[in-house]
Amino acid sequence: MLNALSLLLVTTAFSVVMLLVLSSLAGSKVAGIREWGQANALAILALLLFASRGVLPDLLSIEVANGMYIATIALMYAGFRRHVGLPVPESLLLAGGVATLAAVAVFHYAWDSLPLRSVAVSTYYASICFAIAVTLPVPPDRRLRYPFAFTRIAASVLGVIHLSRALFYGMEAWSPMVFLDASTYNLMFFGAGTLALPALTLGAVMMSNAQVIAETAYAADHDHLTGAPSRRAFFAAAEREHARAQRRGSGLGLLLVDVDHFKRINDTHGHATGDQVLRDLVTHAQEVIRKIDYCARLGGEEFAVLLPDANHETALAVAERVRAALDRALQLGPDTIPVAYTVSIGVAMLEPEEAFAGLMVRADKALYAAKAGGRNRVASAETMARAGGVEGSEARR
Ligand code: GH3
Ligand code: MG
Ligand code: MG
Repeated sequence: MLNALSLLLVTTAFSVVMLLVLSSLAGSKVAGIREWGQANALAILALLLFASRGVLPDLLSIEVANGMYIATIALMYAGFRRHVGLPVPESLLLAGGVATLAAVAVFHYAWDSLPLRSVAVSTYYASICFAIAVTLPVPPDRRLRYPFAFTRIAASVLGVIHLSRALFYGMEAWSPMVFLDASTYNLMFFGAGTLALPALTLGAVMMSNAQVIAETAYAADHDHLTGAPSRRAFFAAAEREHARAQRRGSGLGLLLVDVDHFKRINDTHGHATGDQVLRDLVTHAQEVIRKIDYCARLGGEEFAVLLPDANHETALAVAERVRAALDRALQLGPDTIPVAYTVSIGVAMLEPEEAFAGLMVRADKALYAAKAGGRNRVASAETMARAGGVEGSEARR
């Protein structure tokens, strides 16, 4: 038969499981994990102390147990605040916790009333549950929305339950009650109350997992140095655009952009300055391409720009804008000499039935022609084909 003691022990087991799950995320560096882990460890001790009512001295099973239980929800809240990058109002949490614990002691030693002790603790719990619900935003990243919504809803429901418990017990304060009473409503409130922590921790674990997945996906799809889409993301986009262009018969252009004499820049100014040039390149290339174009770092000092819905003229125009924008002198500090750099660009347009690899090869040949033609220029595979070879590459300076 279900009774309050077995509910307590089941919840303790839940908290142990949650602590183990949280430990598996310990290496993830997700903000809030430490506080959530501490909350669950403390909850296990508090629940065991609650379960020992009548066996251990009252000071342990009432004041110490309630003190720990109060601290668990405060720690959960602190974890959620840290998780979303907000400061933790430590003094406020502490003041509320101390006041609640003082009320517990008053309703034990001065006026022994279990219902009023429940009112005090549930009021604190309800306030913090509502604070958690209000603190958690609707995140812009769609992948994070479900776990955030789950936690917000769980916190709101738990807030309502604790508030009802406080009101109900407040009204029933005169009626005699025993802790671990097996009446239906006591069991109901008791169960819901003790399940608050596992439910919120489940939300916290889901939020942490979603964040780890989102960060991993971001890292895989972006180049760490420049922030531009990565080679992997580029080929995924290329596959999509290639399929779309073939389906609709729309034009797809490709630019391959390579920094001229980049090795010399590294040798002259140092590798760190070379890195700055790559970042500068991405910033300025992004400014002159169209919104629908997709600029990615393929590796080293080589970049690619996908041009959906473009014809040859558009592709040449975008390429020339990029070349001109990147014919730059980068000023790194007030007293340093500017670092001049230029790029060469190979352009190619997707031909009917052509595989994307074929387009890459032709753009690369055009890039080679631009280098051979003297660098800081644009060469087009189409123009070269019309002119019948590398000699036909255009010099657009
Ligand atoms: P070209 O005009 O023919 O393209 O000559 P280049 O010197 O630019 O070409 P090369 O392939 O000889 O040299 C590329 C250099 O880019 C060599 C490599 O050390 C450097 N490099 C590759 N990745 C990075 C990076 O992330 N940061 C820096 N600073 N240098 C890099
Ligand atoms: Mg180069
Ligand atoms: Mg290169």
